[in-house]
Amino acid sequence: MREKLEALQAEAIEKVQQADNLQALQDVRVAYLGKKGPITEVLRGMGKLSPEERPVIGELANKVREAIATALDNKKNLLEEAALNEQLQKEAIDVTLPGRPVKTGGPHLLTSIIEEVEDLFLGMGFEIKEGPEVETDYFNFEALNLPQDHPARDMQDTFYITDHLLLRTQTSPVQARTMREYNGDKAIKMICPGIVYRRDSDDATHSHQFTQIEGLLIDKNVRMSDLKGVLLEFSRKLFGADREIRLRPSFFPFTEPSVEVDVTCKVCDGKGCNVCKHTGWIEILGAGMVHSNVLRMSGYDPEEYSGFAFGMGVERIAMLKYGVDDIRHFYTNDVRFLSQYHKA
Ligand code: 2U9
Repeated sequence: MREKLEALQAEAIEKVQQADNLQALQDVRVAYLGKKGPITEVLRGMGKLSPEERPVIGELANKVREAIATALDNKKNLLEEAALNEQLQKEAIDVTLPGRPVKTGGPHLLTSIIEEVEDLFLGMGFEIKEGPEVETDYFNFEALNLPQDHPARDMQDTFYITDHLLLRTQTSPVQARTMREYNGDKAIKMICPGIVYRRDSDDATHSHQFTQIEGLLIDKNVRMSDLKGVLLEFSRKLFGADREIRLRPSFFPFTEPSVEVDVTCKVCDGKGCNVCKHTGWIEILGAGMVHSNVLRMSGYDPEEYSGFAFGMGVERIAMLKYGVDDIRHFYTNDVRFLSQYHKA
């Protein structure tokens, strides 16, 4: 019996050494230490041994079982470690390789211009206000001195939703609402950026939807010279410190007097070129002193208060500043166009 157990131990350890994967090792464990294995069989047959032999053989059988179990555990650890090392090697990352470039987005050019203009006016003490894109006929037209029969109210020019609701054609209603809110007895310094809608046929310079920034300043003793000072500051910050502006007489129902504002052409420095149609000047916005009817209608006494207002198309400003030749580029979202204006 002793020889048999010793031979079993040697045989099992030999098989353990030969096992080259975890499954083969498990098979060895089942074969030698399992319920139907030879060691169990020896232990079961102990009853047939003499009382003197029984403890000796019992002790030996336990030692053999422990020796096989230890060999199995050691080999299992070795195989697991080898498998782990192999996996680590397979999944190793070469940290010296250059990374794959990540495509990053950035603000849309129109958003960047709006933010630039906002920063500039915040610096001059203006606040930024927003209002609804679906407006009432009253705030979009009536409060701005465009009475019932005014041609700008034509169905041909405006997207009407009902008889009294429409898509705003300008951001001016935001200012009319603010004047109401301030009750006619408080100074106002505001700009309002936002989208406006007009029934236009889209082409290189027209769009049925575009972006405006308007401004309004109301206080006591506001003059045309204040308007010119603010617009000169604005033009120089946006187009260059060496720019000049000029005001040409114009007409808007909501301002009197009204002006169109030109800035000296940056391409030819005012000498005349294709961009400025050989005039040396480029029109950038409209402006004027707030009409007394507009002041009165929104609760401000024109004897006490005066103000100026201005309005610009953001797409037009962007087109002039960056030489963009078609307004539709702003809306078709071609990254080849848009990415040119992402700051690094
Ligand atoms: C109130 C009073 C006056 C806003 C003004 C303009 C002149 C103007 C155009 C520029 C190009 C519109 O986008 S555009 O087509 N705007 O020329 N806008 S003054 O005047 C106001 C606004 C609100 C209460």
